[in-house]
Amino acid sequence: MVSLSRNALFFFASISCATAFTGPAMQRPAFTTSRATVADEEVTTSSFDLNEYLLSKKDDIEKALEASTKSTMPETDKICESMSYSLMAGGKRIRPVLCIAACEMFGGTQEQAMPTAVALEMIHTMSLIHDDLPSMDNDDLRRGKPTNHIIYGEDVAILAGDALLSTSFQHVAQETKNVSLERILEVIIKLGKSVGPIGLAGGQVMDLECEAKEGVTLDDLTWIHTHKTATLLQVAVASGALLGGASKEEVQACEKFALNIGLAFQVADDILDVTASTEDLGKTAAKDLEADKTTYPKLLGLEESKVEARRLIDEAKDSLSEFGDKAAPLLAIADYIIERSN
Ligand code: GRG
Repeated sequence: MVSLSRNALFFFASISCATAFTGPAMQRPAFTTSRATVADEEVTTSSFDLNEYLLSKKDDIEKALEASTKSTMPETDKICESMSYSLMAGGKRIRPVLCIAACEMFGGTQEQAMPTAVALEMIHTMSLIHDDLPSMDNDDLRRGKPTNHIIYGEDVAILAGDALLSTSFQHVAQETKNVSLERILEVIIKLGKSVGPIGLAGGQVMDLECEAKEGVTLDDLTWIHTHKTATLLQVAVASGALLGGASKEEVQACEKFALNIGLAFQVADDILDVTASTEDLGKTAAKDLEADKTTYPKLLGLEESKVEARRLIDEAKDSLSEFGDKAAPLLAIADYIIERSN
């Protein structure tokens, strides 16, 4: 068994650059995480191959995503093509994987989690399409491809985002099998909340307001990214746990874990904006720098931002200590979140 007491814990993450969970336009690094625990004289080593885990999920996730936006009549061909264009443009699929891994941690199955996993990726993709619009970040590159509005025009891109959002809820309600209606309802409530004023939309508005403001504080930044980025990762893990049969307390432990990895995800994103190339990112690099946006590196400096990302991940991992080896996939994904190169 692996003990996760903070004093007795040593992490060694070795990263190899073989092809892993790749989108069509980019190659992602593969991760092999081995964790050695040293407690008094007792030494236990547990090893988990995240790369193998991600590869084992990839095809099923991609197939489920592909099937979710199929046009059923000629009149819907255009809107479905536009939805599918962004949904299938690659992407790391972190939210679906988190949802499935959390469900499996509680003894649930991939099948039980998949409709919610698809919905999470639909919501995330909607937010990317809208984020890239001329009235928002005005970007022309996403996931290594021209953004949705560049291909389909701003009008259709807005509607593709709207259609992905509404279809996501329909998909969970219609396709989730072998889970109680009560739990499905809880998932839908959490998903809805994560997109509204205390979720993506609220986080984005606060972000827009802070763009033109002097004196944005670390608290402001944390509020923005808790809602704009971390909330959806939090729902991914919490809904997976719910679908897998977790108790209220277990869902809360998962939410604590996911809030911290969500914030660390954004710190890593801010770091990558200044350290990675457009080619590696599949989106325009140095965008925050160019817009003089308040970011973690701007407020803390690059090195301190890295320390903060690691601190958040370590704190996140502590939240799952009670689940022992069953938490291995989620723990490895947590490390990946700050070690990724795009
Ligand atoms: C329209 C109701 C409504 C809400 C949308 C536009 C918007 C409001 C919110 C913006 C949310 C946003 C784009 C946050 C950034 C999150 C982030 C770090 C995205 C990058 O995620 P990755 O790295 O991307 O997982 P891939 O491409 O790998 O999936």
